[in-house]
Amino acid sequence: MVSWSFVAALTVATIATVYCVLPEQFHECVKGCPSGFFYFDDSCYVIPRIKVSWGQAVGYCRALDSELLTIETAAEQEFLAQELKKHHGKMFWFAAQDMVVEGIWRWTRSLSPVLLKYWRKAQPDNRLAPDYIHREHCGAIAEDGWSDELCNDEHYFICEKPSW
Ligand SMILES: [Ca+2]
Ligand SMILES: [Ca+2]
Repeated sequence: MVSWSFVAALTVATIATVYCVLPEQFHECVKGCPSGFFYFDDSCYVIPRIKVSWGQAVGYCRALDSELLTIETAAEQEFLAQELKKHHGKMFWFAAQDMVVEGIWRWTRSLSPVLLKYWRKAQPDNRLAPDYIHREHCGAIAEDGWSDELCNDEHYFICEKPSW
């Protein structure tokens, strides 16, 4: 006998995504994230195990029906900083960029300004390079804060999508 709540959850999950139709994934469905994503405060996050350029990371996240991570609250920053302790010493692309105007950081999709900032000490430094194109316009996050990096460098990345 399948319980009503299970059927209801399956129905909701099937509407929202094809990921949550298997019974063993029921727990994740309750939390409101597709399989493979983890949940915090109405968002779902995933950290794919590949290193790519910042632009490629944008594309990979869209292929996963998500967007490169944005940080809107202190709680979200704190949660991810804790989570990234599991990935000690690694940096992850996220959606902050200053490609259009040097020093003006905006979230890539909405182009809304980055309001709360959690830069590492001495960052962003737009590390000196021969010309503007080769300076650092792409944001990366690690357990100890943010830094600007060369967009063509390869790092891991974090994708985010709304939960249900
Ligand atoms: Ca966010
Ligand atoms: Ca830098």
